[in-house]
Amino acid sequence: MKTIAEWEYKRRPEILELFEEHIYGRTPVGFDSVSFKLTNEKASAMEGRAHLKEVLITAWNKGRSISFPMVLFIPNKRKGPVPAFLLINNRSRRNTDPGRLEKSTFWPAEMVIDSGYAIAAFHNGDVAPDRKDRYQQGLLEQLFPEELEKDNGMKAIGAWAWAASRVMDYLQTDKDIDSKKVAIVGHSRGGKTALWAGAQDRRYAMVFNSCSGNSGAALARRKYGETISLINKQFGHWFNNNYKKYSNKVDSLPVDQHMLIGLIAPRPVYTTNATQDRWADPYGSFLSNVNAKPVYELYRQKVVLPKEMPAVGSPIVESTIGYHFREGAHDLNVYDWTNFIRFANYNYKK
Ligand code: GTR
Repeated sequence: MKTIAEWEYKRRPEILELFEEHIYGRTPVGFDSVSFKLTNEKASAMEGRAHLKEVLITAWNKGRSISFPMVLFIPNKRKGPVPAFLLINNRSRRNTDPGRLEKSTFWPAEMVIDSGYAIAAFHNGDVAPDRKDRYQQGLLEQLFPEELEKDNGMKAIGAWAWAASRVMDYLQTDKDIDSKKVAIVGHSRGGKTALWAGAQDRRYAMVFNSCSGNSGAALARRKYGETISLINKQFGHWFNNNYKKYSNKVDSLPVDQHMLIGLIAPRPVYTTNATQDRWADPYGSFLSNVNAKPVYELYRQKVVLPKEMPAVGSPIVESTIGYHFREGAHDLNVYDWTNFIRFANYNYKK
């Protein structure tokens, strides 16, 4: 593969299809409509620093619908439309409290607002419950029941990524948002989803994945920490049925996860790992980023990843592929967000 045209018209679509077919499931082509309802608005939230909008998103297909809420804060100190971060929240809803009675380091909205960015979130469970026995009860049963019958049909991760694109649909209608600068963010299972969403939907300007591990940024063939076999056993409802075939045959999987990162090129992508989270295979996640480099280089993007794993607490932000390995546990925290903002500032040339 030598040219951008070859990559974009031939190899990229092939790889995308392989990920759909063997791992995350096919994303249905089209649906009937989507609508947005502002359910709550506060022009002077966060002691006047932000404008709060709560929006109910409703999507329709063949006469059936699903609705899920999203929350958005926009900095009041702005000259025009602002760039935004969108978090796929896979933890408690309290993390994204619109009332700000609860303030969480998982979604440090005040800090993001003070940095000049809007911040949005939706809860994955509002779209597809994160449960083996109930993931169907939401988007899948309502809008795409036929997917549940297929071995390559999408399941929870596919559904969450689909919903993130509907949030993007909304953000494109909001005049306060610079929709060419919307970053998708996720942690762990949310990080896997952010990568998959970013690979498919090229409207996201950047992708941030925190401790995304197996079936996220980590290379499957290293078989270090969580493996395909283990993730299929414990979290089979995230992936399509075909993925189960690879539980004990990782080497026959036609892709590995560096190719997922390659699909995001030339858009900036940032990956994190934590010292106490060996389960997510930090080294394998780093290597996956290194191995995505050829695609970025095709677009002449500046990638300054070193050959070996960077030291703990030495973030690489001045690069189109960013990475850090931080001290601590499997989490998304203020250290991570601080570097996400630095990386976004650098890549947006703010
Ligand atoms: C872990 C799981 C990971 C990751 C994580 C999370 O237990 O093994 O794949 O997704 O949970 O989402 O917090």
